[in-house]
Parts: sequence; C-alpha cells; structure tokens
Amino acid sequence: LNALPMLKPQRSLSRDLVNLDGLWKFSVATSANSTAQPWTGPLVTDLECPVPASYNDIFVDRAIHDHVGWVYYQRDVIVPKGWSGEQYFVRAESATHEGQIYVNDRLVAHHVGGYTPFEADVTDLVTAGQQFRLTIAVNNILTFETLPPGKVMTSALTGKRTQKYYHDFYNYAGLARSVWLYSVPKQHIQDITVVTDYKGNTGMINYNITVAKGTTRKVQIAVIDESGKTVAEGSGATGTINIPSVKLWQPGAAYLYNFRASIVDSSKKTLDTYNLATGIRTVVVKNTQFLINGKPFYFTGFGKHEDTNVRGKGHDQAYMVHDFQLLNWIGANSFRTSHYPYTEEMMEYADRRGIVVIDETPAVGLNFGLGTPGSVTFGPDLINNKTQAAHAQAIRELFHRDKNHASVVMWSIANEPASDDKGARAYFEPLAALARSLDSSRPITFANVFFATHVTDKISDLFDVLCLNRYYGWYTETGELADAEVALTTDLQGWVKKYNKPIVMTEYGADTVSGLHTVLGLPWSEEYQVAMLTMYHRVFDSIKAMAGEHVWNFADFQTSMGTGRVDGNKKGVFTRDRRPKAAAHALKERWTNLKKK
Ligand code: GCB
Repeated sequence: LNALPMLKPQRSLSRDLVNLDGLWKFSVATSANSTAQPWTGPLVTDLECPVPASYNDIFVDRAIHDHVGWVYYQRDVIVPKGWSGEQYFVRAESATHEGQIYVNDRLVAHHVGGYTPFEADVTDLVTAGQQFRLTIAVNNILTFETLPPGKVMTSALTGKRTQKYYHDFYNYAGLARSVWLYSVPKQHIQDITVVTDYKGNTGMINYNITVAKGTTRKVQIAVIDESGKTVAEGSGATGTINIPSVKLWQPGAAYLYNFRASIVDSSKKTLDTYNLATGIRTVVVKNTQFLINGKPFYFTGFGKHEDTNVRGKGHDQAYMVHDFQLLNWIGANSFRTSHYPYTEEMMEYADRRGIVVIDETPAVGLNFGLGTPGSVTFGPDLINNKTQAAHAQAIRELFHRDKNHASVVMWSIANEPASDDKGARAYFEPLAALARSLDSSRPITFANVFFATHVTDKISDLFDVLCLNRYYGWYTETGELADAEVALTTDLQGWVKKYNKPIVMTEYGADTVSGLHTVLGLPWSEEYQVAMLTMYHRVFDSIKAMAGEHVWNFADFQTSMGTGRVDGNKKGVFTRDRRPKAAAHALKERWTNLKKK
C-alpha cells in the first residue's frame, strides 16, 4: 500500500516550501529493468525536460513519444539553511503512472497510481543548508494491476514494445504536475477532515485533525471569514465549530472561510498553522433530486480532460484559468474530472470559483466489450482481485486528497465499466461499500456505458445517482437524429421506471471538425453537433428525473493512434486550442437561459 501523504503543502507562519519546477535533466531507460540504476550518479544526457509537463510531445523524437517503461528526471536541490530543526519532505503531485524518488543514491519513495500525490521524508538524509541530487524515475506501463488497465504488446515483426489500453485518451506520462520541497515543524498537523452543515443561519464545521507522532501540544481552531474577521473559535483535535450568520458556499457564488488549525504551546506560542479554505454547504440526494443547500441543482457543463498541445497533461495555470473563463462564458456550472483525478490546484480553483465538480477515479477502460462484442471483462486473468485492490487504493487516495473541497459534490468511482458483465457486482459491491465508509457526506456514482442497459446493468442500485453516457446519433443511428431521439427517450424512460434516482447525462456528443459545414447537417459538421445536442436537450426537458447534462467533451483532445480518430477525439465544443465551435454558442444560449430560471 502507498502511504497516504500529508495535507497539500503550503506556506504559513510555521511552514515553508520550495517549488522544484523547471527544466530537469531527462533520460529514457534503455532496458525494461527499473534497477538499471542511472540514479546512482548524475544522468549522462543532453536532454532537459520541463516540469510540469508530460514528456511525450516535448521532444521531436518518436522513440521518446512511444517509449514504454521507465524515464528519469534529475536535478540538484538545496535544503534551505534555515530549515535545521524542521522536518522536510520531497513531494511529487503526480508521477504517471508509477514513481520512485531517489535522494542521491537512496530510494526514498515508491508510488503506483498516476494522478495522486506522494512524498518522502528526507530530514535524516540531507542536512539543512546542503545540496542533494534528486532523481525521480517514472514508469508509464499499464497492466491489469494498474488503473487504468492496459497491456504491453510486443511486435512480432520488429520486437517494438507498445502500450495497449482500453480508454480513449493518449497515455501521457511523466511529471505533469509540480514537485515540491517543503518543511513542517516537528510538532505538526498531519491531516484535517472537515464536513460541513448548517441549521437556519448557523453554519457548522465538523472537523477531525491528526497530528504528527510526538505532538504534545494542543490544537486550536479559528474560523476567519473573507473580510479577515475571526467569526468562531474552538479547541481540541476533533469537534464542531458553529458559525453565526453563515454565508454558504453556493454553486456560482463561492464563499470560503479560512479554517485555521494551529498547534499552540502552554505559553500560547504557535508551533504550527495550517489554513484550509472551507466552503459550508450540504449535498443530499432525495428521490430524483440532487440538492445543494436544500435546493435542486441541475448540472450543466462538460466531461473534461487535462490535455493541451505540447504539454500533454502538464498542468498549466494559463489554461486552467482560461478554461474556467470559458465555463463561465458558456454558462456552465460544473464539470466531471473524466477520467482521473485532476491537479489539486484545479480543485482549489473550483472551490474559489463556485464551480461544482464530479470527482472521478482513474478507473476507466474496465471494459473489454467495447472492441469485441461478447467478450468478458472480469475474471482471474482479466480485471481481477489485483485490479480491484488497485481500485480500492485509488479510491482511498482520491478521497483522502479531495475530501475537504466544497466544489466536490459527488464521487464517480469508475467510467464505463462492463457493469453488465457476470463479475461486475462482485467486483463493485466492496468498492461502493469502501467509498461509503470513507465518506458518508457525498453521494457516489459511476458513469454507465450504453450497452449496460437498465435491464442488463448489475450495479446501479449500489449508487445514488444514475450517470449515463450515451451516443445515440453518433456511434449508433449515425446521422439519423429522428431514430436517435426515439432510442434515447426509450432508454431514459427505462431507467426512470426502474429507479427513483436523479439522472445526469455525463456524456453525449459528436465528433466535429472545426470549420466543416454542411447544409444538410451531416455528421462531422458543426451543424450536426448543434442539431444533435439540441435533440438531446429536447428529450432531457421532457424527463423530470433529469438532474444534469455534461456534454462530451469540453475541448478536442489527444487519443491513441487509430483509424477512428483524426489527430485525437474531436467531440470538443471548443477546439484543442480553445476556440468555440458553433455548438459553443448554442450551449451558451441554453445554459444562460437555464440559469435565469
Ligand atoms: C466514451 C468514453 C470517453 C470517450 C467517448 C468517445 O464513452 O467515456 O472516454 O472519449 O466515449 O468519444 O468515444
């Protein structure tokens, strides 16, 4: 098991951090063996790779682009001399899909799972004021023991290794998020969990704090509003803080309190402080309604991807802010982190912008039937107990990282698994139970694939909300929107009849070549994308249980090579460089009008 990392590092009066982003020395392992040990010395390479960025599209080198296996990033780091007496850590926000951190010659951390943070305590290895060689080895291999699953293939003709996988986005790899060196005092706050509620005008923050071993001093809490005023105080590692005249966190109207936890000694000296931005809101599913702060919430927005030109999945603040501007422009109130946890910066930004998030694990592609009808997905040599263990760990790590975000209103524990497969229930029942045991304050869901119908699906009763991905008019009834409308209506009515639960259409869309126009409104044209979305909306508006619509996808994005994709998936409402297709204007009109209602 990966050890769960501490709270996201931050600078406070007691904590410091050094950002390690920039150009790192970079090299690709020449053998499949991770212990080829290039880290025992300075890397011999003339390549430098930016962090954060996926490495695949950076170099004009097909061998690097297609590489299967380990790569190495290396740089020198100095521990600030003022840190003596502190405890300090190296933290990678992600290493896709497996990472190993080395301090000089020593392996200090190993982590499997490409989209969650991990860290190593390096206090005893490097003295404050000294320099060390930091190497991070990153492996991009996917197997049936990883999420997402995959399989390494070897060409019978040339022996070239390729990574096969079952999901529709490119297997970008490397250090796509920031790397940090950070310090905390010896007596420090390790973790905070907040769950919020309100009664009348009084807000409540139920909290639980864990402190480092050896912490002897008391925990104190102050809650500070956006104007800087302390509005409530408390003490003890666990409890409830009441906030009079509370300002709720609302979709589209964020309000964040600073939940400030401190460790204070007997002479009132503060040893450690952590500031947690906390929005007070409730989420409840009641019959077919999704209630935020007691009011029905209708999701409008997109399934997104972390995907841009050149940097691949590399986090980029300009794109992050611009994407949120576009969400606002188009009238969207939410998105799903399809199909993996996004960078923590984005979750914090969603908290601040009042954007609602469905937070998804990297469990995508647990479905072998998509290519070959009649095939089985769950079984000893397929998606098996080891996949399930990795899946459980992915749920633990995601929930641990994102549990305090007001923006996160629901967990999606998988995208389009073969939920009609014989083994689906045995696989998912314990995972749904685990999710509930970790967080009883948020509903859980998974995104259902079209051929696991309300008749053949075996797991939807385990979840709170029906999230459906549907492609009538695209993969089936291609170009025949009248047929598609009947099929979609019949499908939705089937779910409505069987379950008393809210339905969110978490994917619907059509590949659209930006600039392609047809007077007849045929597939691939901008006209067709508009017509298809309009048809879906007509159907949604006729079904009371509908609780939202997320178009697939926010923007065009890169996929693996194949005859069904032209330089990637073109279902974006925006192009990959974020220019609007005609559908963007149509959606803006609908969603802006929905907001007014
Ligand atoms: C889906 C998947 C998504 C794909 C999309 C498509 O059902 O969930 O990852 O990109 O279809 O465009 O085919």
